[in-house]
Amino acid sequence: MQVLKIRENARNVEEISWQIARAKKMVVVTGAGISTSSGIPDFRSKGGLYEMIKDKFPNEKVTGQQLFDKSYLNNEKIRKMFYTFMGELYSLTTAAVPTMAHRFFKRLADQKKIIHYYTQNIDNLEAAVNLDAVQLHGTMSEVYCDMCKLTVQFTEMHAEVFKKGFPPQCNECQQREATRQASGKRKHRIGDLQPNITLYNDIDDTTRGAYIQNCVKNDLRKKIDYLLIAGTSLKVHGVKNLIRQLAKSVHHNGGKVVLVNLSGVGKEWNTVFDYQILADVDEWAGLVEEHTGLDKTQKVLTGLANKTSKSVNVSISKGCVKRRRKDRDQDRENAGSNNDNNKKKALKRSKVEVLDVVETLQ
Ligand code: CNA
Repeated sequence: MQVLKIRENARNVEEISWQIARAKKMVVVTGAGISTSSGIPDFRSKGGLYEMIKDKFPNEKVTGQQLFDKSYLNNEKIRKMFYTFMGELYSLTTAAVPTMAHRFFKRLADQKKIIHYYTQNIDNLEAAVNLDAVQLHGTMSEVYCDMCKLTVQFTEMHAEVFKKGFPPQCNECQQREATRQASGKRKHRIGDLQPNITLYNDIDDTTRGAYIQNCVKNDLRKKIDYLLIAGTSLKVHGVKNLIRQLAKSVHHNGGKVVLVNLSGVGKEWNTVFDYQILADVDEWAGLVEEHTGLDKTQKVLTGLANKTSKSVNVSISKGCVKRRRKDRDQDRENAGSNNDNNKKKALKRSKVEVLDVVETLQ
């Protein structure tokens, strides 16, 4: 594995940009680092959510990781802290706008380069740029009933209840109970609404697991030729497995595996990654676009990818900047209409076999 910095190793970084421009069957895996510039802190960085939890609850002996661990929610104090925190995290995610990195991945997807885009993020910022994402750990844009399993849009009203330290009750269950009682039937519990995210030790979260496993199977069949990982500390067990599996397949197919992250990852990844680029992901994405004109149409791009990097002219870079501004405005408009669409969404969760990627979250 080569460790690169975007200034010191400019030539190698440019070569990687061209590899991306040439790739046809790419898989992307992202983490909290691609959203930090939108104002949502990651977990483990300085000033991240784990530190914020310590500051917010200085007298409580609970770590950030325990707060996101289902097995700790039996403890009343921790449960109250968890719900309060979820309410606040919801407000943070709804106020955020997609980053340069989100728009960059969206452009790669539009050019039909991405077979699957997986994210560990729960902020749902991909929806704001219409980027299809496999959400490995769920989304803060939905809540589900822990009794009847109905899934509905997470709203400000839910967030207000969470912020008081407890979960809102399920409307569907309430209505069903009213009907049951009117006909003299035995009482059932009314379900609590939970954020639709995967917690550590959450073995009930099986529907998502089945879907993820299908996507991965599909990737392994399709002879993927590039694996791009961005903004993650690679501490989650299931994600580590996912990346190892995909990387093996990419190498078998003669492709490259690249990590872009602010901080370095351990030696255990030496044989998994070909390159580790130590960089801010937005800055790096901008550089790739400048090198290759990736925001141009596929037709132009294919032509460019066959030329040497020296032949990329300045007008392309200017075009990138103009287009980026236009896209940013468009993303904001789309974000509004997506929220409206999402509000209408109501899905049922069902139970299927527990699968490795989700089961081994911690
Ligand atoms: P993490 O463990 O907090 O790691 C984030 C990584 O991103 C760190 O290694 C940072 O160095 C790196 N990083 C931070 N900012 C940048 C940047 N601008 N450019 C490049 N790299 C950067 O988070 P992971 O995603 O690895 O851990 C998985 C957890 C985090 C998942 O379960 C998520 O649900 C959870 N999470 C999600 C969000 C979100 O949805 N935005 C926020 C916080 C935590």
